[in-house]
This record gives sequence, C-alpha cells and structure tokens, in this order.
Amino acid sequence: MTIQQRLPDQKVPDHFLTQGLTGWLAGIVCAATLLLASCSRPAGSSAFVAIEHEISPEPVRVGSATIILKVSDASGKPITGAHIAIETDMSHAGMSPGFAEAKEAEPGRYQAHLEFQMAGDWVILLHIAQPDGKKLERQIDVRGVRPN
Ligand SMILES: [Cu+2]
Repeated sequence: MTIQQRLPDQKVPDHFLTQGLTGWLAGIVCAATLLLASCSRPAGSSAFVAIEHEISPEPVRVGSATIILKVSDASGKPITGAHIAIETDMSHAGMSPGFAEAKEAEPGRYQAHLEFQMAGDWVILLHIAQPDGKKLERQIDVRGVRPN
C-alpha cells in the first residue's frame, strides 16, 4: 500500500461561490496566496515523499507486530537518515498510546516493533523528520486487529 503526500493545499472556504463580492474578494486573496505559496515552495524532491508500509503478521493479531516503512522521494530514491517516531492508538478513549522508534534496516527501509494490546481498530501515527529537517506526519489505519 502506498500513501503519497504533497505539501498541504491551501483551504478554499466553502462559501466561496455563494457569497457575492466578499466571497469573490476572499477568493482573489486566496488565489494570490496560492500563487505565492507555490512560488516559495522549495525546488527539488523534498516536497513529495512516498511511504510504503507493511505490517506483519497479516492479518494483525493482538500481541507483537513488525512494521516496515519504505520511504522514498518523488523520483523513487530512498530517503536515508530519517528519524521516524511511531505512536499507536486505539480509536476509543481510555487507552494509553504506545510509542516506538523505527530503525533504518537498509537505506530508506525503516523497521519498528509494535504492540497491539487489544483487538479492534488501531491508528498508527508516524512522525517523520527528514534529514533536511523537514517534518511530516502520516496516519495508517489498522482496522480489525484480531483477538488472539
Ligand atoms: Cu482498546
């Protein structure tokens, strides 16, 4: 499974089309902001990161699991030297989150050990710091972790 992310797009207000002159002016300001944002975007590949993940065992069961994250840039080149902190949460309240650090096993290939303490739906949050200092976050939904 591959998730790809661009820098976040500017939000256009919902009422953009329905609110006469004010909305129209806001639209122009917004468009101008978009232009500025795209002009000031750094050139090069760091604006675009692809992360492939693999969790084993498959399907996931209560207990230990391993996640492998393949991180690459727009041209498919592995991103090495990234720091990836992982947080695991269940979708319901009242459980404390789990934390893990991914280790780079091969260039651009990061591995971490996870613990799923309960059956049900989980969310894995990735906090990724690229070597150039850029940070990004990803969310991976793990639905239906099975009882053991
Ligand atoms: Cu739970």
